[in-house]
This record gives sequence, C-alpha cells and structure tokens, in this order.
Amino acid sequence: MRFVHIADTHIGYSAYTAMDPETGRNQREVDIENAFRQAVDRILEIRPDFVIHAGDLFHTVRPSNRAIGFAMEEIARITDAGIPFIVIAGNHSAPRMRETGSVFRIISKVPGVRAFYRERYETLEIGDTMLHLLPHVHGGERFKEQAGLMRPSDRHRYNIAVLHSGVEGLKAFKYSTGEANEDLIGMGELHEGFDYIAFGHYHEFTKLGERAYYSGATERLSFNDVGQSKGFIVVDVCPLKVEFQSLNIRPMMDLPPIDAKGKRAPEIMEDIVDRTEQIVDGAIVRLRINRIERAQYLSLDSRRIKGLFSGALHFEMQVSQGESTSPDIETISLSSMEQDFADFLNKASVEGLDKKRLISMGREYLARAAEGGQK
Ligand SMILES: [Mn+2]
Repeated sequence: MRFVHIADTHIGYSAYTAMDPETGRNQREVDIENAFRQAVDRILEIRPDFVIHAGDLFHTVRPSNRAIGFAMEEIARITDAGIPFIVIAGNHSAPRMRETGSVFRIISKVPGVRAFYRERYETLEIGDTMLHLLPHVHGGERFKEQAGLMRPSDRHRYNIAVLHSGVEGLKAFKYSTGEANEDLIGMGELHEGFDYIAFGHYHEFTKLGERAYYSGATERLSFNDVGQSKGFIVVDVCPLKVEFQSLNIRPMMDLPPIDAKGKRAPEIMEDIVDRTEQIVDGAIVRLRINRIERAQYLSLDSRRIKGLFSGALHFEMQVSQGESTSPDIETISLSSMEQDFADFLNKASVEGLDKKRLISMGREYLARAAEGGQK
C-alpha cells in the first residue's frame, strides 16, 4: 500500500509586487499554484492508493473564488484518476467563528474528496487502512484531549494518523511561524501503534520519528525557508519506505551579509556589486548589510542598487546597525512606501476591487503627498 503525504500548499498566498506577465496576477500567487499543479502531475504518475493533505490547503480562511476554483480543478484531476483525496483543516484554513462556514464544505463536494474540519478526531476507512484524522482545534487543551483519543484499530491492517500541529521539543520548531493560533503536541502523547503519522504545519520536510514526518510546504513562503527543498512524501507502508519528492520552484537567495563597519560608501558599493554575481535570474533575493551607520546608509545610491538587482523577481535589502543575528536591532527595509502599500494590498483580501487600480491610485496619492511635502 502506497500513499502520498502532502501539506501546507497555501493556495491563495501572494507576496511582493511582481506580476505574472501573462495574466497580470501576483507572481507569487501564480508560483504557489504552479507548485501544486506540479505536485498533482507527479501524483498522477505515481498513482498512489490515496493522497493525504495534512492541512493548510488554502492560505486563508476565506480564499478567493479563484483560489477555490483552482484547488477544486486540480484536486479533481487526482480524484478523476480514481485516487481518493483526504484533507484536514489546518490553522490557516479553520474559521474562528462557526458562522463563517468552512470552505471544506465546498471542497468536499468534489467526488472522491473527504474533508475533515469539525475540530474533532474522526476516522475514515479506505480498504484495509484506517485513517485517524485530527484537524486544527481551537484551544490547545481541547486539541490534546482529542489527540489522546486517537487509537489504532486492530481490525485494520494499517493505521495512519494525520494531524496539523507543532511538535513540542522539536529543535527546529523554535523557528516556527509563531502563530498564536497553532496547536502543539508532544510525540509521547500520541499512541505508538500507528504505522505512519502524517504531520502538517511546519514548512520544512522533517523526520520526527521512525514513522512520523512533516512533509513540509510545497513552496517557500518566507526567507526562513531559504535553502530548503519543498515537495511532498511518497510513503510505502510495509515495509516502511519514505521518499521525499522535491518540486522545481523559484529560487530564493539570502546573499552573504555585508559588514559595513569602518567602510566608506564606495567600498560598501563594491561589496554589493560583488554579491550580484551570485544571483540567479528571477530569484527572490535578500541582502543584509550589518553594522552600518545611518550616514553610511544614506550615502548609498539606492537607485543604482535597485538597478543592479533588476534581474531578481524581488529584491530586498535589510540594513541594521548591529549584527542581524541579534533580534533587538532596528531593521530598515529599503522598500519605499509605495512598495509597502503595494505589498500590503497584494496580501489584503479586496474582493470585488481592482488591485492594480488601487495600487496605481495609491502611487498617485503618495506622489502628490511627496510633492506637497517639498513645498
Ligand atoms: Mn502552513
């Protein structure tokens, strides 16, 4: 018996200002969709007995019609091939208020899809396998209570648990999303008799135990994800074989930081030019400059710097007066108010409004305000 374990696809996520030249849509939103489509293509080649999605199918509680339509079409490609698709709600897609209703009610209308989002432990039988599913539950204690009820069944050949939560004591987890809304569990609190435990929530592929894994996300959603492969897991249960399949996604680069201590602007500039040799066309790029004084920073030619990185899809420079490893330093982003506004709008949900037009209107007002300020 073989299945696919995927999670944290975050359909509907968008970031930065770059647009897809073909559709005019946010490029990162398109990238996220491409990663999921690529995963579906692979799944159709692999032909597993079923697919488990361990949560955060969508990035938001109220995905756009576009995001819902896309997800349903792609999932239907899997189920049309006779492969059941089982999904649980993660913390990103679980509404805080019941009246909001759940997008999973819609998703589960696709024949062959089973969605679990009712904030409690439920089971699902597929052939000789019993799935034990625990979606996101509001309130940490209730989550643990439900997790404690999860028991392998002896009437089934295989027992697979599916959860969306953080894991206590996981070293890597100190870099967690830090979301207030996340559930946490200790590995010791789960029954030992499961043949496999499929976790969602943490975005890096991680082995938690002999039979417990995070598949990680299918795309990189922040600079925390630099250097990580993204993809999904193919699981053969007996004997257990776990194979991570990485997806081909947009490169993200965190360039080696520049130490500006005691350097003059031309020297810092030289270092910056140096760094450009490493960038890949279309990459998402960050450059940090540490130990830089305000006067040094102001003497840098920001227009020239922007030009140097014009091959990147997105470039951000972070300057700090200290080492950027210390958390209490002030970080100034090179991005302008225009950029901030556009970034904000791209992330905001503005159903029924034309984002492009809003961004250009914002630009106009900001330009007018800048002119007024000079008078
Ligand atoms: Mn997630």
